[in-house]
This record gives sequence, structure tokens and C-alpha cells, in this order.
Amino acid sequence: MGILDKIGIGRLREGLSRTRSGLLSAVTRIITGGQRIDEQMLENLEDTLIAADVGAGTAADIMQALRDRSHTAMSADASALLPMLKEEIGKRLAAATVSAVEPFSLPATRPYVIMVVGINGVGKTTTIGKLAYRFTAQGHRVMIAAADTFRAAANEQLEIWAKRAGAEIIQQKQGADPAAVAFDAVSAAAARGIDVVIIDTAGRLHTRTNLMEELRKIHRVVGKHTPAAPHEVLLVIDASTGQNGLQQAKQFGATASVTGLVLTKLDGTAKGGIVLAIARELGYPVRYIGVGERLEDLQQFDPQQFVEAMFEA
Ligand SMILES: Nc1nc2c(ncn2[C@@H]2O[C@H](COP(=O)(O)OP(=O)(O)OP(=O)(O)O)[C@@H](O)[C@H]2O)c(=O)[nH]1
Ligand SMILES: [Mg+2]
Repeated sequence: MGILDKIGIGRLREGLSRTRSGLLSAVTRIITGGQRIDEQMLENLEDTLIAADVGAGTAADIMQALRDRSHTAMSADASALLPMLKEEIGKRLAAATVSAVEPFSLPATRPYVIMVVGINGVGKTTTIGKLAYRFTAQGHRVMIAAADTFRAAANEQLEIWAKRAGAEIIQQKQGADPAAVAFDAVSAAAARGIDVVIIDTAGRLHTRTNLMEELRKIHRVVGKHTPAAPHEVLLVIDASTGQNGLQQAKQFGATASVTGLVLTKLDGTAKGGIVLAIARELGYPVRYIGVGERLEDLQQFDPQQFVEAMFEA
């Protein structure tokens, strides 16, 4: 575990405090030790999970598992429910994690190219700054490609993040061809022996269809330079938008060759349970979570830590 991850557990707990205070107080109200587990208790628990945005399907699933387990449990005392609930949530979250990007073994052919996509305002640029920092902190050389040439202030914002993260940046003027910027960045990175290229993209063009086309073009052009690139396409989702995020993920997933997810703004929401809905409904692994606006506030997603942070008082 790296130093960032050690700091991370505290930050994760802090970041999930809104989700936790909502969930934990509701759950402890429902589960009173000494009482026997009954159907009403399970139904109330189910409502609580739905309120935290875990999704109706997942909530029903978890309740069925608890029902089965409490029938067979030696002790049907309600105090057994919380550990069982945590276990069931943990199992489902674990299904949403596949070997993460990092620490990635650098391929023989550098650079490793990560493309970051998502609708406007979800936190792509901020996530790129934080991600660049994670890599530079591990001793890797990072280049950021400013392929959001749509938004006026995009370059300046990315420059600030690159500077803070100790990363290099390739940019052109507003309105330039995003795919050309991405291609430039990958070529420059290859020439300079840079380890990781992270490509920022626009969240909005004139129409949604154009955006998807633009993303596909960036993907294709980068692949012309390095056939396996981009090695990773991270879709950024704002966790505070709850079930909307799911719909976005479905849309992008189909057209943008997404390989993994980043969930941002978990600190600003009591609906951290959305991670579970995403795990159930989408085939993509959750790679990282954003729990604040600082450079250190991006963490690798660890299901076990996440459950603890959700429930530990
Ligand atoms: N609290 C909190 N805020 C975040 C997090 N991630 C991003 N933000 C904030 O979300 C806002 C939008 O972030 P950006 O990184 O600019 O989002 P974007 O997706 O690049 O936006 P566009 O380029 O306009 O599409 C900023 O105010 C960020 O500080 C997070 O994990 N927690
Ligand atoms: Mg941006």
C-alpha cells in the first residue's frame, strides 16, 4: 500500500461521511439488537438501501440473500444483520473491481495511453490532474493531452493541474482538432520516453452525436500511432447524479469503447450506493473514486475499504 493509499483511507471515510451518516443511522434504527429478524425489518432495510441509490434490483437482491441467510443462521438475532449486510454489499462491489490500471507494469512499448471521457462537468479534467499526480508520485513521467479544444478555459484549467501534478502538457489553440492534439501528444511522448499519456476530452460539442464521433476519431487516430492505444478509456461519472449516471454510462459505453469507470464527487452525496447499482448493471470495473477537490482526492477503488467507510461509525 502506497503512502497515498494510507492517507486515502481517512479521506475516504471523510468523503463518504454523508452516505455513511444517512445509511448508518437508518440501519441502526431498524436493526435493534435482541429483536428477532422479521420481514418488516428487511423491508425497511431495503427502503434504506434504495434511498442511498443502490438501485431497486440490487436492494431486492441483497434482501433475498439476507432472508435466506437469516433463515438458516443459528442465531436469528437482528444484531447479525449488519455484518451480513456488509458482507453482501462487499461481495457485489468486489464484482465491480478487476485488476486496476495501477500499479501497471509498463509495457515494453511506451507510452501507456489513457483516454478520459464523460459528459460536461462530471470532473474529467480534475480527475486527470489527480491521476497524473498519482503517476508522477510513483516516479512515472506523465504527459497530458488537452484534447478538449471546445471549452474556452479548458487549456488554462488543465495547465494549472499539470503544473500541480508535475506533468507535461500538449495543447493547441481553442477550436483545434482534438484528434490532432491527441496524436501530437502520443508522438511527443513516444519521442521523449514519457511513461503515461492522459488525454482530456470535451464533455460537450454542438450535438451529442458529434461528441461520440469525435471521441471515436480520437480513439482511431491515437491507435494509428500506437496500435494498442488507447490502452484504457476511463468514463467519468458524477456519483451525485445518481441513476442519471447509469444512463450516461450506458450511452458512452456503447460508443466510446469504455474500459473502466471513475466515480467522482462521492464526497458531495449521500447516494454513494450508486456504486452498487453500477456494479450490477454495467460490465465495467470501477477503477477510481473521487472524494474531494484536492490533488490527493482520487483513490483506487477498494471494495472492502469502501464498505467499511460506508458503515463504520
Ligand atoms: N467535491 C468534489 N468535487 C469534484 C470532484 N471531482 C471534480 N469536482 C469538481 O467538479 C467541477 C467540474 O470538474 P471538471 O474537472 O472541470 O469537470 P469536466 O468533466 O472536465 O468538465 P467539462 O470540461 O466542462 O466537461 C469542478 O468544480 C471540480 O472541482 C470530486 O471528487 N469531489
Ligand atoms: Mg474538462
